[in-house]
Amino acid sequence: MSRAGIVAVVGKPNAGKSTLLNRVVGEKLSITSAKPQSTRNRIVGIHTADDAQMVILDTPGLLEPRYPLHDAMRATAIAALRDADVVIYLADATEGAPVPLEEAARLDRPVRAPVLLALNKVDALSADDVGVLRARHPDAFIISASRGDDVDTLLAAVRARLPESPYLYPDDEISTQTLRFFASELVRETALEQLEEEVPYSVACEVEEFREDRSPVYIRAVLYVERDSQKRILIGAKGTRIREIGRVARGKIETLIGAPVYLDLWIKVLPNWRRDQRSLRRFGYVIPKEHGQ
Ligand SMILES: Nc1nc2c(ncn2[C@@H]2O[C@H](COP(=O)(O)OP(=O)(O)OP(=O)(O)O)[C@@H](O)[C@H]2O)c(=O)[nH]1
Ligand SMILES: [Mg+2]
Repeated sequence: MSRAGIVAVVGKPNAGKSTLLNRVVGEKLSITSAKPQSTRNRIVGIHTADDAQMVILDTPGLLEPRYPLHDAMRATAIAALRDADVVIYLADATEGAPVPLEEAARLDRPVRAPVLLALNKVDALSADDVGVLRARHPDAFIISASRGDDVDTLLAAVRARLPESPYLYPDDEISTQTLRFFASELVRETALEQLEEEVPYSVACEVEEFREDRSPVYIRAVLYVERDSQKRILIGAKGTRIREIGRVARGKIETLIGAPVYLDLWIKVLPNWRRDQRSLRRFGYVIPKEHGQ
């Protein structure tokens, strides 16, 4: 009998969760960034191998919510934890000993699924530090999501804990989300890379039109910010910044969909969208019930 199930990757912001999902799926599905809080939705990646199918959920980093977008991000991570058959709790090994998952997620009841602790970024540690880590956390998987070290060992342990089940999706499927969604994420990732301070956190992206029936594929996307001053930053002197974001994002989308793309990129202001329930819903950020309207 084959095995199949849901594997949630959870942990603090910047631990490398999205990098791990991309490594396992073998495609750049989930956006990554040196800036924390890059992932805001649940990202689904499917890995099928060795008679086992993992439906991997990459989640927003566990953080202390400061505004409604954070509430939505936290709720998404907690929901994935509750849905999971196996949990990978990923921590950044360069940051010292991780707090227990229950504490990081502020859970009021234990997680039902088995939890595997994975300490990431081993490539950034000295051999001595790795030795200390192994002695202190004998059960942990010490990995490098970006370089690949021991990711296979971690996956073998996940596989062993998956329930016996037929596959949940066809074996050549790598996600359940649309190219349209991934295109909007790649535009947002590119904006994050090129912006500083508070601006990256104020950016949302919406694809308004996605026409695959023509060549080049036509994509009209809007980057939303919260204030006029941010819009000016995004545009840059004589429009240089927005042009550069568009150029880089187009290249990433072309790599993902394997076809030439025309990216028609716009900037709009949606005041305080991070605190507005209707705007959050519109961007697909799931709002926890107690905060919903
Ligand atoms: N040195 C090193 N850096 C890594 C590794 N994995 C991820 N990173 C880097 O860590 C940063 C964060 O990676 P992400 O994958 O975006 O982290 P995340 O946990 O998804 O972050 P959020 O979505 O913000 O919660 C990026 O700069 C990655 O390149 C690793 O194994 N080694
Ligand atoms: Mg992420």
